[in-house]
Amino acid sequence: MTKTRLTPEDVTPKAAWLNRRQIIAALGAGSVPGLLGQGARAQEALEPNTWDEITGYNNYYEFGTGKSDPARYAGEMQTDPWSVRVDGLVDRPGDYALADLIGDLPQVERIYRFRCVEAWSMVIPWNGFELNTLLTKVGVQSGAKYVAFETAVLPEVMPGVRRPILDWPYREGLRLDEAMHPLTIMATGIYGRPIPNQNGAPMRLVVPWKYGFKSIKSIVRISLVEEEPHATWNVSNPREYGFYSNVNPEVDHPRWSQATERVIGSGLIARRIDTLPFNGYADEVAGLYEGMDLRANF
Ligand SMILES: Nc1nc2c(c(=O)[nH]1)N[C@H]1C(S)=C(S)[C@@H](COP(=O)(O)O)O[C@H]1N2
Ligand SMILES: [Mo]
Repeated sequence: MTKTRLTPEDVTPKAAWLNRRQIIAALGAGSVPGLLGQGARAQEALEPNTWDEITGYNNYYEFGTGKSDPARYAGEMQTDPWSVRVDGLVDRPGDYALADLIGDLPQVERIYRFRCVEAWSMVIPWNGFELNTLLTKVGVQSGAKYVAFETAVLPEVMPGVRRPILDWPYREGLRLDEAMHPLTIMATGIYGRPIPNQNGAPMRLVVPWKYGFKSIKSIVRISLVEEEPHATWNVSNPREYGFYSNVNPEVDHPRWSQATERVIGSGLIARRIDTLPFNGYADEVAGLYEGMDLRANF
């Protein structure tokens, strides 16, 4: 296999969006503030993984627990038409056809580091929209404090959900301020192409400063709620997986260190790099957790 290494410029359409220009300007100036944060590491890590790496090494337990199961099985899933239920504390609840819900939202492209709780990482060029634009569109009511998400359960095409691997449907949640943060996106594409099923088509969450399992795939329900929502991994093993799950090199998983991460695609001798607080996005998001004990609220 010929490995094509692309630079950020290669994945950006000619008419770059504002945040892309800001990033490139920052890189040119030799410092990397704003969306990237964290100096030299950020520049190095910006080199995205290949399409084959991003779409061939996945976690999507509905299709099996092996890293190649999603690529093997997810193609059977029908993602068009796709309906999303929006309910709870919103002004405009309903069962929306996907295009009606997201068709008019401003598109963004974001090259984000992606850090799995299993201590591997990639860099992925996502396309999608900021979650806050969707939430504003449906109208968040004042009592809402959290956003809850659910993945589709399609036993006909998902071999994993026919077994009690997890308590299906896969569910996740964010505090409302986390959900409204501009770094939090819904991804509908990768490398400018429609997002493949194994990566969470037709629409999945991406929260780059949290462990990958928070970034729930193939979303069919978004609920605005008052109480901290059920989150699948947190509920299945609260000692190992916190509700927040912000990337934190100083708080180890009970069974392995979180201080470093294996870079997917770095070759036969796996390259390990230091894991950064909030996965390198501390400048942007640390303020959300001011005054919180990040060891207790892991
Ligand atoms: N519905 C659902 N969403 C999910 C998962 C899953 O098993 N089911 N796995 C999570 C985990 S552990 C990770 S690391 C990422 C993987 O995303 P990727 O395959 O696009 O890299 O998806 C997350 N979202
Ligand atoms: Mo993960």
